[in-house]
Amino acid sequence: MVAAAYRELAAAAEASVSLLPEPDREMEVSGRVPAGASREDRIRALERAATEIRRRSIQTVGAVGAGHIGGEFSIIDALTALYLSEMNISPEQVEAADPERDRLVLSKGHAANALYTVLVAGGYVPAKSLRTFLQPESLLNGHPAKTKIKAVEASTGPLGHGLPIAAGMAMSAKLDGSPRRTFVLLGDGEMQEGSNWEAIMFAAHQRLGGLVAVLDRNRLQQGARVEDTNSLEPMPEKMRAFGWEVIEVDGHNFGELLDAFAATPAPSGKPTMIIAHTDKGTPVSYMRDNVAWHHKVPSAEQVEIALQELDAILEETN
Ligand SMILES: Cc1ncc(C[n+]2csc(CCOP(=O)(O)OP(=O)(O)O)c2C)c(N)n1
Ligand SMILES: [Mg+2]
Repeated sequence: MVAAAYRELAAAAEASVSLLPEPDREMEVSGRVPAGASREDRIRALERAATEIRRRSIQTVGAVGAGHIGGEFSIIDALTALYLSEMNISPEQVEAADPERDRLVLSKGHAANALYTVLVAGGYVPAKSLRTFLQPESLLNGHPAKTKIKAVEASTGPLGHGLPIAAGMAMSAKLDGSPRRTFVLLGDGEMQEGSNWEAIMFAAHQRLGGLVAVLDRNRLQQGARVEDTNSLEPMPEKMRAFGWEVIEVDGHNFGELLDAFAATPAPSGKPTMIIAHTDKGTPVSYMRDNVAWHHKVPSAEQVEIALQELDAILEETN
C-alpha cells in the first residue's frame, strides 16, 4: 500500500521545477528485511542496502554541491539496521500515526541526506524526492523538518536538542505504559552541548528504559578531533555513573548493531546508550577518518571513485 504521505512527496517531486540530475541508476528499494530471514541473510541484506544508500547519497551531495557526507556515511549502517530491521515501524504505521510505533530522532540533523536515503530504501519517501534535495520549495531540506515529511519525528539541526526531545517522547511512552522505544542518534561533538547532560540526568531519574541513544563516536566534529576540542572520555564510565546502561559496538558491524538493538529495552529499566565506534566517511578511501570531509563536496571524479569502491563491496556481498 502506498501511503498518502508518500504520494504527497511524489507529487511534490513531480511538480518541482528544478530537479537534480538522475543518478547513474535508481537505488534498489529493498524495504524491510523479511521477518523470517536467517541472521546471516539479514546481515548480508543490510550490508547491501547500506552500500546502495551510500551510493545514492554521495550522488545527491555531488549533484547539489552541498551536504555533510562524512557524518552521513558514519551513521548509515546504524540507520539502515534500525529502519530496515530493528524498529517496530512501517510506512503504514507512520501514515496512521500509530502511537505504538518506535520513533527515531536524528539529533545530528546535518546528516539529513542519510536519513532521507534510508527512508527511500524503507519505502517511506519516493526515490525521485532525492532529486529535489535542497532545491527551492523542496520538502527535503538540509536539516529534517517534521512539518514536511511525516516519517521525520522531530525537526532537528541545532545540536543538543534531539536527546531532550527524545527523552520527552520516552517519558510519554512510560506514562502510556507502552513498550515502544525512542531512538535518538547523536554526534560525539554534539555531546559538548550542555542540554544533553540535563536530559541524561532526567532520563536516568525517570528510569526511561524505552530511551535508546546511539552515539556516533566517529571522533571528529566540524574541523577538529573531539578529544582535542573538548574531551568526552571516559564516555562509557560517565554514562554508567549517570545511571545508564552502556553497550559499545563497532558501528559498521551489523551483527554487533543487531545484538545491541535487541538488548533494548534493558531489563534493568535504565535508559541505554549504544556507543557506536564509527569512522567519518567510511568506507571511501579518501574520506575515511579525514576531518576535511565534514562539509566538503566531492568532485565528479571523486564521486566516480567512491562509486567504484562501493560497487566493489556490492560485488563481494552478491
Ligand atoms: C548548536 C549548534 N552549533 C553548531 C552547529 C554547526 N555544526 C553542524 S555539525 C557540527 C559538528 C558536529 O560534530 P558531531 O556531533 O561530531 O557530528 P559529525 O560531524 O561527526 O557528524 C557543527 C558544529 C549546529 N548545527 N548547532
Ligand atoms: Mg562526530
